[in-house]
Amino acid sequence: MKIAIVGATGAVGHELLQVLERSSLRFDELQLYASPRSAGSTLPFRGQDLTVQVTPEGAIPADLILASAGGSVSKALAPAWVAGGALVIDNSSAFRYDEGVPLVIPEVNGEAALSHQGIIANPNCTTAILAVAVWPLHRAFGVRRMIVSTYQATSGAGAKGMQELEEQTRRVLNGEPAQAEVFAHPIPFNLIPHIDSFQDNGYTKEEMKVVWETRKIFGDERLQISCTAVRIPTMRAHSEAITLELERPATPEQARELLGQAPGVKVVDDPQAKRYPMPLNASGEYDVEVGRIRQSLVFEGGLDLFVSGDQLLKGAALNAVQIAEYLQQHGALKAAEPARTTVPR
Ligand code: A2P
Ligand code: 11C
Repeated sequence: MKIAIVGATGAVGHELLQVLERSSLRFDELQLYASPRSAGSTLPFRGQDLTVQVTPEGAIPADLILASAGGSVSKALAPAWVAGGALVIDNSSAFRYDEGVPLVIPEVNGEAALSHQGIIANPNCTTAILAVAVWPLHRAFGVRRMIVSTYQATSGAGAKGMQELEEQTRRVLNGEPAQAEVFAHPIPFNLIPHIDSFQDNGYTKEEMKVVWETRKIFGDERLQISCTAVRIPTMRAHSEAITLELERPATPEQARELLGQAPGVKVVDDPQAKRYPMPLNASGEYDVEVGRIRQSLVFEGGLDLFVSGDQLLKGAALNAVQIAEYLQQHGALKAAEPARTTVPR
């Protein structure tokens, strides 16, 4: 069982290596690929230095490819990877809306992963964090309408996004002007209500991804969702303020109890003790933090909540590895050869 990471040197690639180190996934070999810029560099994995190779134009000799080198790379190369016999778990948006491509969060719709045709899509990070927190409430009380405002970290734009925040903040503190390159405007001491391109309806693509993807993952095309996505000057972990109109009324106590038992969720909700979800606390954590749970003042029996989740983990690398673990647990992914099984967690 051979795994390949394409985009191994990027922000998500880095997390994939960390998550795989701790994963119970059984595999024999890990191959790392990136652009020619990184060829020959090494990355540590389980005490070894693995060499990064140039991503080839055609097939990759692996059983499972974890792709995180952006939509254009996936779009161009994934068909050849599949033709070569690999299963692709793709972190980009290239195939998410295609029929026949499951869009999977194991805590929500893991079984969808079992009916793929070579490609399984990993959701957008903002969607993943929202879905893990809202799914248990949707199942119990039926979400009718959802209004979301996001507070998204610079690492959502990759390693170069974090670099721009750090370098430009230094410049500003030194009295020099900040020059935006990755983001549309200077990010230090600012926030930018513009992530991805504007669509004809005035929403951005990032905002529409939350609508399209949540509906597909929940299997509910009736869900009404409106999202405002905002980039803020933090390093990692996206946060979201979420208002829910429910078909059946819920109390904050009921929601807290339900979410307290939900997989992938950690309730952090003790405002008197100043405990609520925050990006600094959620960074590096596998669980999505949920708190500030209160009765909506607008929708009778509805709820307001605040979530923070490490979008490089649950929003990307962790979810991809969890999909692979789910497949292997269900006999739908080759396991390691018994004699060479890597040491589980
Ligand atoms: P490299 O580091 O060699 O540029 P991020 O999302 O953090 O920006 O990372 C993007 C990842 O995708 C990096 O590993 C990057 O490699 C890789 N990448 C970018 N363009 C290509 C390409 N054309 N072919 C293969 N990998 C690519
Ligand atoms: C961001 N959510 O924070 C984006 C990055 O659809 O996988 C992830 C884009 C995607 O900029």
